[in-house]
Amino acid sequence: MEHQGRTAIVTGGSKGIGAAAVEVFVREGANAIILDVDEEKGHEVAEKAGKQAIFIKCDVSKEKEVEAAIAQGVDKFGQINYLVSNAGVQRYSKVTETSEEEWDLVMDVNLKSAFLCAKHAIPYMEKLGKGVVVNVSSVQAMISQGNVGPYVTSKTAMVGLTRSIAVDYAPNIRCVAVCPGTVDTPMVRWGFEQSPDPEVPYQECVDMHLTKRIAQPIEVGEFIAYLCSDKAAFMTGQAYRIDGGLGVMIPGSKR
Ligand code: BMA
Repeated sequence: MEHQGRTAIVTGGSKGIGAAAVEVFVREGANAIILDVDEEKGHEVAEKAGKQAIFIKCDVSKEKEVEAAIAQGVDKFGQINYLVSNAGVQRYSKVTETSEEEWDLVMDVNLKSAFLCAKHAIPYMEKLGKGVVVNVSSVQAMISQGNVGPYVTSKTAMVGLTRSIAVDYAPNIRCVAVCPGTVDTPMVRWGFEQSPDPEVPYQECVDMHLTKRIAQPIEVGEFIAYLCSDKAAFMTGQAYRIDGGLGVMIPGSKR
């Protein structure tokens, strides 16, 4: 019961990595405030978690909605110990082919949301005198696939945001980023489905990891909960890869 009596906000908590983080927090005694635009799935995750979770419909790229949702969460559970900024979308394009709308969408959902949630959650952590912010970035903040210009930009900027928050709110508030490789989430599955044969990009993703598989969301959820725990009290300001060894091998060097 590592997280007993604590409360976590999880954005994008209705599916994928977010829902997995909610599951681990609740299992380990915490309350969870699930923020998401997907009402149906959000309610499902909250119901499964029982009394320890609430779902609040929130577009985390809109400041007024973020402010109101966090206040509602505090009304319910009394405090905020952790913020997990996980909401994200991926779109496929190079910069010359990216519309302004698409750029704004990816930046708003992935990056601006993390800024807005930190802006409105950190004051509650300051009241408690402690807290942890986890930004869910991507291994693509370090090495990048083709055709995902705005996504890579947003995920890389999250690492800068992480460092900035860590510096400005130390020593009592920690901030770290997690950088997953390919994880079996609805976002990634949607990406596969943009291909004529989804099995092809799926197999490419399997093959590019040293583990020869993609991750399950729960593996990243467990890592997020660990980073929030007191066991990780010396970890702040950094981005940690959880990526099945993606990108560590020089291509063609193993026969
Ligand atoms: C993630 C997503 C996935 C991708 C993985 C590894 O952030 O972009 O679609 O497979 O990075 O590149």
